[in-house]
Amino acid sequence: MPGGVNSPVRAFRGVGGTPLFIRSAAGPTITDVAGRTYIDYVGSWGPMILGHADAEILAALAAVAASGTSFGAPNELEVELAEEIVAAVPSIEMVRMVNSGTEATMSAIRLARGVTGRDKLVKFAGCYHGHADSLLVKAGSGVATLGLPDSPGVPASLAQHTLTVPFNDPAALAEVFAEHPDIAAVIIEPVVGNMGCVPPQAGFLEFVRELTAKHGALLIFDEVMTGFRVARGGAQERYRISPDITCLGKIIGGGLPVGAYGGSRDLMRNIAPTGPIYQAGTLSGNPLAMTAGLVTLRRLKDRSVYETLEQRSALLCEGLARAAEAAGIKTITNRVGSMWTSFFTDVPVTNWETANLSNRELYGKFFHAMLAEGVYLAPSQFEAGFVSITHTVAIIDKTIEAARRAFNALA
Ligand code: KE4
Repeated sequence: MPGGVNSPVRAFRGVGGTPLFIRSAAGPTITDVAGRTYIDYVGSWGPMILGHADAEILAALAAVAASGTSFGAPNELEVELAEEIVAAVPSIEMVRMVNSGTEATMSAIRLARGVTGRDKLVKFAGCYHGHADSLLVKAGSGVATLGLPDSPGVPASLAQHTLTVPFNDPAALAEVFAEHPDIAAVIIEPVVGNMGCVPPQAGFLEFVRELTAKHGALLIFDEVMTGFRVARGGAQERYRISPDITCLGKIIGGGLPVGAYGGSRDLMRNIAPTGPIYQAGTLSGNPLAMTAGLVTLRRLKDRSVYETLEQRSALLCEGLARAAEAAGIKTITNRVGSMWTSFFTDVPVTNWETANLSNRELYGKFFHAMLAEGVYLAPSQFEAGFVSITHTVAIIDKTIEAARRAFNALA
Protein backbone atom coordinates (compact mmCIF):
# COMPACT_ATOMS: atom_id res chain seq x y z
CA MET A 1 0.00 0.00 0.00
CA PRO A 2 1.46 3.44 -0.86
CA GLY A 3 3.11 4.66 2.34
CA GLY A 4 1.71 1.61 4.14
CA VAL A 5 -1.59 3.46 4.57
CA ASN A 6 -4.97 3.84 2.91
CA SER A 7 -5.13 7.57 3.53
CA PRO A 8 -2.10 9.91 3.46
CA VAL A 9 -2.59 11.79 6.72
CA ARG A 10 -2.26 8.49 8.62
CA ALA A 11 1.37 8.12 7.50
CA PHE A 12 2.65 10.62 10.11
CA ARG A 13 4.36 12.70 7.38
CA GLY A 14 3.05 15.79 9.20
CA VAL A 15 4.72 14.86 12.48
CA GLY A 16 7.51 12.45 11.52
CA GLY A 17 8.06 8.92 12.76
CA THR A 18 6.26 5.68 11.97
CA PRO A 19 2.48 5.40 12.25
CA LEU A 20 0.97 3.15 14.90
CA PHE A 21 -0.99 0.18 13.60
CA ILE A 22 -4.17 -0.05 15.64
CA ARG A 23 -5.70 -3.42 16.55
CA SER A 24 -8.69 -2.40 18.70
CA ALA A 25 -10.55 0.52 20.22
CA ALA A 26 -13.05 1.02 23.03
CA GLY A 27 -14.73 4.17 24.30
CA PRO A 28 -12.11 6.97 24.39
CA THR A 29 -9.13 4.69 23.72
CA ILE A 30 -7.33 2.89 20.92
CA THR A 31 -4.83 0.02 21.35
CA ASP A 32 -1.96 -0.65 18.96
CA VAL A 33 -0.55 -4.01 17.82
CA ALA A 34 2.10 -3.82 20.58
CA GLY A 35 -0.71 -3.72 23.12
CA ARG A 36 -0.20 -0.05 24.06
CA THR A 37 -3.42 1.87 24.82
CA TYR A 38 -3.85 5.57 24.13
CA ILE A 39 -6.50 8.17 24.90
CA ASP A 40 -7.76 8.95 21.38
CA TYR A 41 -8.69 12.47 20.20
CA VAL A 42 -8.81 11.61 16.49
CA GLY A 43 -11.94 9.45 16.79
CA SER A 44 -11.47 8.17 13.24
CA TRP A 45 -11.41 11.87 12.13
CA GLY A 46 -14.82 12.67 13.52
CA PRO A 47 -17.28 9.73 13.32
CA MET A 48 -16.77 8.34 16.82
CA ILE A 49 -18.77 10.94 18.78
CA LEU A 50 -20.24 8.13 20.92
CA GLY A 51 -16.78 6.65 21.50
CA HIS A 52 -15.28 3.51 19.94
CA ALA A 53 -17.03 0.12 19.92
CA ASP A 54 -20.27 1.47 21.35
CA ALA A 55 -22.16 -1.54 22.74
CA GLU A 56 -25.51 -0.55 21.22
CA ILE A 57 -23.99 -0.06 17.77
CA LEU A 58 -22.11 -3.37 17.91
CA ALA A 59 -25.23 -5.26 18.99
CA ALA A 60 -27.36 -3.63 16.27
CA LEU A 61 -24.72 -4.42 13.63
CA ALA A 62 -24.50 -8.08 14.69
CA ALA A 63 -28.26 -8.40 14.52
CA VAL A 64 -28.71 -6.71 11.14
CA ALA A 65 -25.71 -8.49 9.57
CA ALA A 66 -27.44 -11.81 10.24
CA SER A 67 -30.07 -10.71 7.70
CA GLY A 68 -27.54 -9.94 4.98
CA THR A 69 -25.02 -7.15 4.46
CA SER A 70 -26.03 -5.51 1.18
CA PHE A 71 -29.05 -5.95 -1.08
CA GLY A 72 -28.37 -3.45 -3.87
CA ALA A 73 -32.05 -2.65 -3.57
CA PRO A 74 -34.16 -0.19 -1.54
CA ASN A 75 -34.54 -1.15 2.13
CA GLU A 76 -36.38 0.34 5.13
CA LEU A 77 -33.22 1.27 7.01
CA GLU A 78 -32.12 3.82 4.42
CA VAL A 79 -35.57 5.41 4.54
CA GLU A 80 -35.31 5.61 8.34
CA LEU A 81 -31.86 7.21 8.22
CA ALA A 82 -33.08 9.68 5.60
CA GLU A 83 -35.95 10.59 7.92
CA GLU A 84 -33.54 11.16 10.83
CA ILE A 85 -31.38 13.45 8.67
CA VAL A 86 -34.38 15.40 7.31
CA ALA A 87 -35.72 15.83 10.85
CA ALA A 88 -32.38 17.06 12.21
CA VAL A 89 -30.84 19.23 9.46
CA PRO A 90 -32.94 22.37 8.90
CA SER A 91 -32.25 22.90 5.17
CA ILE A 92 -32.64 19.27 4.04
CA GLU A 93 -36.05 18.16 2.71
CA MET A 94 -34.66 15.34 0.53
CA VAL A 95 -31.38 13.45 0.78
CA ARG A 96 -29.29 10.96 -1.22
CA MET A 97 -27.00 8.47 0.57
CA VAL A 98 -23.50 7.81 -0.77
CA ASN A 99 -20.43 6.10 0.72
CA SER A 100 -18.03 8.90 1.64
CA GLY A 101 -17.72 12.62 2.13
CA THR A 102 -15.87 12.85 -1.18
CA GLU A 103 -18.81 11.33 -3.04
CA ALA A 104 -21.15 13.73 -1.25
CA THR A 105 -19.27 16.90 -2.22
CA MET A 106 -18.45 15.64 -5.73
CA SER A 107 -22.17 14.98 -6.33
CA ALA A 108 -23.23 18.29 -4.76
CA ILE A 109 -20.94 20.17 -7.16
CA ARG A 110 -22.33 18.26 -10.16
CA LEU A 111 -25.86 19.07 -8.97
CA ALA A 112 -25.03 22.77 -8.63
CA ARG A 113 -23.38 22.91 -12.07
CA GLY A 114 -26.24 20.92 -13.58
CA VAL A 115 -29.06 23.10 -12.31
CA THR A 116 -27.32 26.46 -12.89
CA GLY A 117 -25.71 25.57 -16.24
CA ARG A 118 -22.58 27.31 -14.94
CA ASP A 119 -19.08 25.82 -14.56
CA LYS A 120 -17.17 27.87 -11.98
CA LEU A 121 -16.78 26.73 -8.39
CA VAL A 122 -15.47 28.83 -5.49
CA LYS A 123 -13.72 27.25 -2.53
CA PHE A 124 -11.60 28.63 0.31
CA ALA A 125 -7.85 28.14 0.75
CA GLY A 126 -7.15 25.60 3.46
CA CYS A 127 -10.57 23.96 3.22
CA TYR A 128 -10.68 20.29 2.22
CA HIS A 129 -13.76 18.66 0.75
CA GLY A 130 -12.43 15.24 -0.25
CA HIS A 131 -10.35 14.37 -3.27
CA ALA A 132 -12.63 14.92 -6.30
CA ASP A 133 -10.67 16.56 -9.13
CA SER A 134 -12.39 19.94 -8.92
CA LEU A 135 -11.56 20.19 -5.24
CA LEU A 136 -7.83 19.39 -5.17
CA VAL A 137 -6.97 23.01 -5.78
CA LYS A 138 -5.12 24.47 -2.79
CA ALA A 139 -6.98 21.97 -0.59
CA GLY A 140 -6.25 21.78 3.11
CA SER A 141 -5.86 18.62 5.21
CA GLY A 142 -3.49 16.01 3.78
CA VAL A 143 -2.62 18.05 0.71
CA ALA A 144 -1.68 21.09 2.82
CA THR A 145 0.39 18.94 5.15
CA LEU A 146 2.16 17.39 2.14
CA GLY A 147 2.80 20.89 0.82
CA LEU A 148 1.14 20.12 -2.55
CA PRO A 149 -0.86 23.23 -3.42
CA ASP A 150 -2.72 21.17 -6.04
CA SER A 151 -2.36 17.52 -7.10
CA PRO A 152 -0.82 16.16 -10.33
CA GLY A 153 -3.47 14.36 -12.37
CA VAL A 154 -6.00 17.16 -12.14
CA PRO A 155 -6.44 18.51 -15.71
CA ALA A 156 -5.71 22.22 -15.97
CA SER A 157 -8.87 22.46 -18.04
CA LEU A 158 -10.83 21.41 -14.98
CA ALA A 159 -8.78 23.14 -12.25
CA GLN A 160 -9.29 26.47 -14.05
CA HIS A 161 -12.95 26.35 -13.09
CA THR A 162 -12.13 26.29 -9.38
CA LEU A 163 -11.45 29.68 -7.83
CA THR A 164 -9.88 29.82 -4.39
CA VAL A 165 -10.23 32.70 -1.96
CA PRO A 166 -9.09 33.19 1.65
CA PHE A 167 -11.51 32.07 4.37
CA ASN A 168 -13.08 34.88 6.46
CA ASP A 169 -12.40 37.38 3.65
CA PRO A 170 -15.66 38.93 2.39
CA ALA A 171 -13.91 41.41 0.08
CA ALA A 172 -12.01 38.67 -1.77
CA LEU A 173 -15.22 36.71 -2.27
CA ALA A 174 -17.06 39.79 -3.53
CA GLU A 175 -14.21 40.43 -5.99
CA VAL A 176 -14.42 36.92 -7.43
CA PHE A 177 -18.17 37.33 -7.96
CA ALA A 178 -17.62 40.71 -9.59
CA GLU A 179 -15.15 39.16 -12.05
CA HIS A 180 -16.95 35.88 -12.78
CA PRO A 181 -20.63 35.82 -13.80
CA ASP A 182 -20.60 32.04 -14.27
CA ILE A 183 -20.19 30.82 -10.71
CA ALA A 184 -22.33 27.72 -10.11
CA ALA A 185 -21.59 27.37 -6.41
CA VAL A 186 -19.53 28.27 -3.39
CA ILE A 187 -18.49 25.30 -1.26
CA ILE A 188 -17.44 25.99 2.31
CA GLU A 189 -16.62 24.23 5.55
CA PRO A 190 -18.81 26.49 7.74
CA VAL A 191 -16.46 25.74 10.62
CA VAL A 192 -13.17 24.72 9.05
CA GLY A 193 -11.57 21.55 10.37
CA ASN A 194 -9.05 20.90 7.63
CA MET A 195 -6.56 23.67 8.21
CA GLY A 196 -6.99 22.96 11.87
CA CYS A 197 -10.17 24.31 13.51
CA VAL A 198 -11.00 27.82 12.22
CA PRO A 199 -14.42 29.30 13.11
CA PRO A 200 -16.22 31.75 10.81
CA GLN A 201 -15.81 35.37 11.92
CA ALA A 202 -18.99 37.25 12.88
CA GLY A 203 -21.13 37.96 9.84
CA PHE A 204 -18.99 35.99 7.39
CA LEU A 205 -21.41 33.11 6.76
CA GLU A 206 -24.31 35.57 6.45
CA PHE A 207 -22.26 37.50 3.87
CA VAL A 208 -21.54 34.33 1.86
CA ARG A 209 -25.22 33.38 1.97
CA GLU A 210 -26.40 36.81 0.78
CA LEU A 211 -23.75 37.12 -1.95
CA THR A 212 -24.45 33.67 -3.45
CA ALA A 213 -28.21 34.29 -3.39
CA LYS A 214 -27.73 37.68 -5.07
CA HIS A 215 -25.72 36.14 -7.93
CA GLY A 216 -27.84 33.01 -8.40
CA ALA A 217 -25.00 30.74 -7.23
CA LEU A 218 -25.77 27.84 -4.91
CA LEU A 219 -24.28 27.69 -1.42
CA ILE A 220 -22.92 24.25 -0.52
CA PHE A 221 -22.27 23.68 3.20
CA ASP A 222 -19.74 20.89 3.53
CA GLU A 223 -20.85 19.57 6.92
CA VAL A 224 -19.09 16.23 6.59
CA MET A 225 -17.18 17.11 9.76
CA THR A 226 -19.49 19.66 11.45
CA GLY A 227 -22.75 17.78 10.82
CA PHE A 228 -24.13 16.41 14.12
CA ARG A 229 -20.78 17.52 15.63
CA VAL A 230 -21.06 21.24 16.44
CA ALA A 231 -24.83 20.90 17.02
CA ARG A 232 -27.44 18.26 16.23
CA GLY A 233 -28.37 20.30 13.13
CA GLY A 234 -24.73 21.07 12.39
CA ALA A 235 -23.17 24.48 11.77
CA GLN A 236 -26.29 25.60 9.88
CA GLU A 237 -28.28 25.23 13.12
CA ARG A 238 -25.54 26.81 15.25
CA TYR A 239 -25.11 29.85 12.97
CA ARG A 240 -28.70 29.89 11.62
CA ILE A 241 -27.77 29.86 7.92
CA SER A 242 -29.77 27.99 5.30
CA PRO A 243 -27.49 26.61 2.54
CA ASP A 244 -28.87 25.27 -0.75
CA ILE A 245 -27.06 21.93 -0.48
CA THR A 246 -25.62 20.24 2.61
CA CYS A 247 -22.99 17.49 2.46
CA LEU A 248 -22.73 15.02 5.35
CA GLY A 249 -20.52 12.08 6.31
CA LYS A 250 -18.51 10.73 9.26
CA ILE A 251 -20.96 10.81 12.23
CA ILE A 252 -24.00 9.82 10.09
CA GLY A 253 -22.26 6.49 9.42
CA GLY A 254 -21.37 5.85 13.08
CA GLY A 255 -17.99 4.51 11.95
CA LEU A 256 -19.19 2.75 8.79
CA PRO A 257 -18.81 4.24 5.29
CA VAL A 258 -21.64 6.72 4.75
CA GLY A 259 -21.90 10.11 3.05
CA ALA A 260 -24.98 12.06 2.03
CA TYR A 261 -26.04 15.24 0.27
CA GLY A 262 -29.40 16.95 0.47
CA GLY A 263 -31.42 20.10 0.02
CA SER A 264 -34.88 21.24 -1.02
CA ARG A 265 -37.16 18.80 -2.84
CA ASP A 266 -37.14 21.04 -5.92
CA LEU A 267 -33.35 20.90 -6.05
CA MET A 268 -32.88 17.22 -5.21
CA ARG A 269 -35.50 16.10 -7.77
CA ASN A 270 -32.87 16.96 -10.40
CA ILE A 271 -30.90 13.87 -9.33
CA ALA A 272 -31.41 10.62 -11.30
CA PRO A 273 -33.76 8.84 -11.58
CA THR A 274 -36.21 11.72 -11.10
CA GLY A 275 -33.95 14.15 -12.92
CA PRO A 276 -31.10 14.12 -15.45
CA ILE A 277 -28.13 14.66 -13.15
CA TYR A 278 -26.51 11.27 -12.71
CA GLN A 279 -25.03 9.84 -9.51
CA ALA A 280 -25.03 6.22 -8.30
CA GLY A 281 -23.38 3.78 -5.87
CA THR A 282 -23.29 0.00 -5.39
CA LEU A 283 -23.20 0.11 -1.61
CA SER A 284 -25.15 3.30 -1.04
CA GLY A 285 -27.76 2.78 1.70
CA ASN A 286 -26.54 -0.69 2.67
CA PRO A 287 -28.17 -2.04 5.82
CA LEU A 288 -24.97 -2.29 7.90
CA ALA A 289 -23.93 1.33 7.39
CA MET A 290 -27.50 2.57 7.77
CA THR A 291 -27.82 0.70 11.08
CA ALA A 292 -24.64 2.19 12.59
CA GLY A 293 -25.78 5.63 11.46
CA LEU A 294 -29.31 5.18 12.80
CA VAL A 295 -28.18 4.10 16.26
CA THR A 296 -25.80 7.05 16.37
CA LEU A 297 -28.25 9.73 15.25
CA ARG A 298 -30.97 8.42 17.56
CA ARG A 299 -28.59 8.60 20.53
CA LEU A 300 -27.76 12.20 19.54
CA LYS A 301 -31.41 13.22 19.93
CA ASP A 302 -30.61 13.61 23.63
CA ARG A 303 -29.63 17.29 23.60
CA SER A 304 -27.80 16.89 26.90
CA VAL A 305 -25.12 15.14 24.81
CA TYR A 306 -24.10 18.48 23.27
CA GLU A 307 -24.07 20.21 26.65
CA THR A 308 -21.81 17.48 27.99
CA LEU A 309 -19.52 17.67 24.94
CA GLU A 310 -19.36 21.46 25.33
CA GLN A 311 -18.37 21.26 29.00
CA ARG A 312 -15.81 18.48 28.56
CA SER A 313 -14.24 20.17 25.50
CA ALA A 314 -13.99 23.53 27.27
CA LEU A 315 -12.34 21.81 30.24
CA LEU A 316 -9.84 20.10 27.95
CA CYS A 317 -8.93 23.18 25.92
CA GLU A 318 -8.57 25.42 28.97
CA GLY A 319 -6.31 22.81 30.54
CA LEU A 320 -4.17 22.47 27.42
CA ALA A 321 -3.84 26.25 27.06
CA ARG A 322 -2.84 26.64 30.72
CA ALA A 323 -0.31 23.80 30.49
CA ALA A 324 1.32 25.41 27.44
CA GLU A 325 1.42 28.82 29.08
CA ALA A 326 2.94 27.42 32.28
CA ALA A 327 5.75 25.93 30.19
CA GLY A 328 6.22 29.18 28.26
CA ILE A 329 5.06 27.60 24.98
CA LYS A 330 2.90 29.86 22.78
CA THR A 331 -0.31 28.23 21.52
CA ILE A 332 -3.58 29.59 20.17
CA THR A 333 -6.65 27.40 20.73
CA ASN A 334 -9.59 27.49 18.30
CA ARG A 335 -12.64 25.47 19.37
CA VAL A 336 -16.25 25.08 18.28
CA GLY A 337 -18.16 22.57 20.39
CA SER A 338 -16.19 19.32 20.57
CA MET A 339 -13.80 20.02 17.68
CA TRP A 340 -10.65 22.01 18.37
CA THR A 341 -7.02 22.70 17.40
CA SER A 342 -4.09 23.97 19.48
CA PHE A 343 -2.01 25.98 16.99
CA PHE A 344 1.66 26.39 17.89
CA THR A 345 1.73 30.11 17.19
CA ASP A 346 0.99 33.42 18.89
CA VAL A 347 -0.88 34.87 15.89
CA PRO A 348 -4.67 34.51 15.86
CA VAL A 349 -5.57 31.82 13.31
CA THR A 350 -8.41 33.00 11.08
CA ASN A 351 -7.47 31.55 7.67
CA TRP A 352 -4.91 29.36 5.86
CA GLU A 353 -2.27 32.11 5.74
CA THR A 354 -2.27 32.53 9.51
CA ALA A 355 -2.69 28.80 10.20
CA ASN A 356 0.36 28.18 8.03
CA LEU A 357 2.50 30.37 10.32
CA SER A 358 2.21 27.68 12.99
CA ASN A 359 5.36 25.86 14.03
CA ARG A 360 4.86 22.41 12.46
CA GLU A 361 8.09 21.08 13.89
CA LEU A 362 7.15 22.02 17.43
CA TYR A 363 3.71 20.52 16.91
CA GLY A 364 5.40 17.30 15.75
CA LYS A 365 7.51 17.20 18.91
CA PHE A 366 4.41 17.79 21.04
CA PHE A 367 2.55 15.06 19.17
CA HIS A 368 5.28 12.53 19.96
CA ALA A 369 5.67 13.70 23.55
CA MET A 370 1.94 13.17 24.05
CA LEU A 371 2.14 9.77 22.37
CA ALA A 372 4.84 8.83 24.89
CA GLU A 373 2.41 9.95 27.61
CA GLY A 374 -0.34 7.71 26.16
CA VAL A 375 -2.37 10.36 24.31
CA TYR A 376 -3.06 10.09 20.55
CA LEU A 377 -3.61 13.49 18.90
CA ALA A 378 -4.11 14.24 15.21
CA PRO A 379 -0.79 13.53 13.41
CA SER A 380 -0.84 16.96 11.77
CA GLN A 381 -1.01 20.56 12.94
CA PHE A 382 -3.63 21.15 10.24
CA GLU A 383 -6.33 18.87 11.58
CA ALA A 384 -9.03 19.15 14.23
CA GLY A 385 -9.19 17.02 17.39
CA PHE A 386 -12.47 15.54 18.61
CA VAL A 387 -13.96 14.83 22.04
CA SER A 388 -16.52 12.02 22.42
CA ILE A 389 -19.13 11.46 25.12
CA THR A 390 -16.86 8.71 26.52
CA HIS A 391 -14.11 11.24 27.33
CA THR A 392 -14.94 11.56 31.03
CA VAL A 393 -13.65 14.34 33.29
CA ALA A 394 -11.13 11.83 34.68
CA ILE A 395 -9.88 11.05 31.15
CA ILE A 396 -9.59 14.77 30.40
CA ASP A 397 -7.75 15.47 33.65
CA LYS A 398 -5.34 12.67 32.73
CA THR A 399 -4.86 14.26 29.30
CA ILE A 400 -4.10 17.66 30.83
CA GLU A 401 -1.56 16.09 33.21
CA ALA A 402 0.08 14.39 30.20
CA ALA A 403 0.14 17.73 28.37
CA ARG A 404 1.79 19.42 31.35
CA ARG A 405 4.60 16.87 31.22
CA ALA A 406 4.81 17.03 27.41
CA PHE A 407 4.97 20.84 27.30
CA ASN A 408 7.62 20.85 30.04
CA ALA A 409 9.66 18.32 28.07
CA LEU A 410 9.37 20.64 25.04
CA ALA A 411 10.39 23.68 27.06
P1 KE4 B 1 -14.09 11.32 3.01
O1 KE4 B 1 -14.13 11.13 1.50
O2 KE4 B 1 -12.69 11.19 3.57
O3 KE4 B 1 -15.13 10.45 3.74
O4 KE4 B 1 -14.59 12.83 3.31
C1 KE4 B 1 -13.91 13.89 2.72
C2 KE4 B 1 -14.15 15.14 3.54
C3 KE4 B 1 -15.05 16.07 3.05
N1 KE4 B 1 -15.33 17.20 3.74
C4 KE4 B 1 -14.74 17.44 4.93
C5 KE4 B 1 -15.06 18.71 5.67
C6 KE4 B 1 -13.81 16.52 5.48
O5 KE4 B 1 -13.22 16.79 6.68
C7 KE4 B 1 -13.51 15.34 4.78
C8 KE4 B 1 -12.51 14.33 5.27
N2 KE4 B 1 -11.74 14.74 6.40
C9 KE4 B 1 -10.44 14.13 6.56
C10 KE4 B 1 -9.84 14.68 7.87
N3 KE4 B 1 -9.35 15.96 7.70
C11 KE4 B 1 -10.49 12.63 6.60
C12 KE4 B 1 -9.20 11.98 7.05
C13 KE4 B 1 -8.43 11.43 5.90
O6 KE4 B 1 -8.37 12.07 4.83
O7 KE4 B 1 -7.86 10.32 6.09
